[in-house]
Amino acid sequence: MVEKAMTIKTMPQEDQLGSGHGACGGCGLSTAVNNVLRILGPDTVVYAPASCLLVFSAAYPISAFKVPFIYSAFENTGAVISGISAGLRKQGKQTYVVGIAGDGGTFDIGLQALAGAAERNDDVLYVCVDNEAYMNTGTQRSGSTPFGAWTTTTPVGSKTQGKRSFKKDMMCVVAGQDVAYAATLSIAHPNDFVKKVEKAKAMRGFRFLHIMTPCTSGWKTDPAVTYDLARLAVETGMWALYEIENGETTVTYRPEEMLPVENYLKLQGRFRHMSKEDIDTLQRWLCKRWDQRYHTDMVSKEEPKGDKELAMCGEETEGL
Ligand SMILES: Cc1ncc(C[n+]2csc(CCOP(=O)(O)OP(=O)(O)O)c2C)c(N)n1
Ligand code: SF4
Ligand SMILES: [Mg+2]
Repeated sequence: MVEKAMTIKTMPQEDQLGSGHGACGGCGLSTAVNNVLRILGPDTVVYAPASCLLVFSAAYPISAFKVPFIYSAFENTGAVISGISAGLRKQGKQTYVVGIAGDGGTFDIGLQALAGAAERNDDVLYVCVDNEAYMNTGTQRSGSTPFGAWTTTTPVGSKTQGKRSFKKDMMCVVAGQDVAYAATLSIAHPNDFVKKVEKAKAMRGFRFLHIMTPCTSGWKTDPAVTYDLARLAVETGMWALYEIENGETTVTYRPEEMLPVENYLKLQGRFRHMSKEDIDTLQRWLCKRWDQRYHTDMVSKEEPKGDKELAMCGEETEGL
């Protein structure tokens, strides 16, 4: 008999991240982590570096995690989970080892340790909960922050208008190391989410899950629109759902048509200042990405424009 795939309705309901933690109302990150841990179950060890997750769930001496939880330095996720995994395997245990780091701890400062674990194909699950800035320290930009976004280190004023460079393609960086599995997830696509976590759980070797997690505080949004933001991100091309296995990329959800990015931007205070020119620049970058991802022809349907607007470089970067 073929077993039915797990869905958001049939997945385990036992929480491994207890209620009563201190995440903001409408926090996408807490929803994502809660669901990942429900699927991984009680035989799991969690590592989280400095991040919102650490601050809202595990400020010493209390912890909202019901499973063993470890913390060391911000930049160490890849290295620490590799060590925990090696120790447990030596003891003959099959306990799941998961590192859950933010975008700052993954795209920027934790990249070296992540790359080491990926290159060794260590038997760990690495989850990046991506809220597109360094949020717990007061919203500084990261390599994940999108073009145009306000952060405290990409300010808006007469000389500069938010971040001047584009979001880094982290999946490309990780998948370039021939890892066992890499996938992108959205909290607005729960069955796709559950399927990918289940799949990663069943595999061995280095697995990477990249989850977009809207942040009410840093994105300056109404907590009630967290789900809409996650959904619109996919429909506008700001986020795409796919997985990479054995070097093969499979799109797991393809939007029927591309919605204008403005629909997504206008719900968020961090983009409120954006000029028409900057929105057009972002839109064209997205069209290019969309064409590559879904094999369409969005760019040529647009008005012809020079390459300059896509060629953001150091001279034009943000700063004070
Ligand atoms: C080596 C080091 N540099 C800087 C810090 C300060 N710091 C702690 S968390 C953090 C930002 C974390 O951002 P991210 O990983 O995106 O997680 P988020 O807070 O957004 O959840 C920074 C800069 C630190 N703890 N260690
Ligand atoms: S600042 Fe953002 S990511 Fe952090 S707890 Fe609040 S909503 Fe969640
Ligand atoms: Mg972050």
